[in-house]
Amino acid sequence: MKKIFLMGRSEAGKTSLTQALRGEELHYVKTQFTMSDPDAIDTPGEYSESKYFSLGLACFSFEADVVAVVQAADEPYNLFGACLHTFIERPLIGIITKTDSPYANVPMIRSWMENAGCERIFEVNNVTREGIEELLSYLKEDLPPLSFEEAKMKQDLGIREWDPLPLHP
Ligand SMILES: Nc1nc2c(ncn2[C@@H]2O[C@H](COP(=O)(O)OP(=O)(O)OP(=O)(O)O)[C@@H](O)[C@H]2O)c(=O)[nH]1
Ligand SMILES: [Mg+2]
Repeated sequence: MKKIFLMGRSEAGKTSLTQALRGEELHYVKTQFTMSDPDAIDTPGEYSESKYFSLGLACFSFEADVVAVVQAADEPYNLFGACLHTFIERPLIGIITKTDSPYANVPMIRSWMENAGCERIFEVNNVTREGIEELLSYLKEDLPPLSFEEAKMKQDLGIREWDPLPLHP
């Protein structure tokens, strides 16, 4: 199971997503500090909303196998810049929550996530659990183990740890 790191504004639905992934009933708990369990790291929305706290995101993301930008389908503006993936040393994915919102604009949120460099984008409704199974099966696929030599070779070639090695000519 990949350990997922969740970042996104307050009320985006990060904690609800962790509950939906665990198969629990949704119960509102304001995230007051970074919470780490074996499968997920949940952060307070304020870390993504303030440049003073955002360093906390960078530190904790190294503990995860995959980093997720979580944005509700009805968010009015984007907090994340273009090409975010270039300074995150983990695969970056996007998760669009609240797809049931009457104000949902999924194509707009998708374009923000594509701009940020998300390699996969999932759409979920934490209340009905729509889309949760698809995200779970992605998380259940473990990343292939990497030996020290392979890691060094990839570093020398300037490619990311999780990218396949180029084919020999
Ligand atoms: N309709 C709908 N409501 C949702 C969905 N996901 C979360 N919510 C609701 O949105 C509110 C905020 O959800 P949280 O999961 O606490 O949001 P958060 O991103 O963890 O917020 P912080 O802890 O403040 O960073 C709660 O009342 C949830 O019940 C969803 O997919 N659909
Ligand atoms: Mg929370």
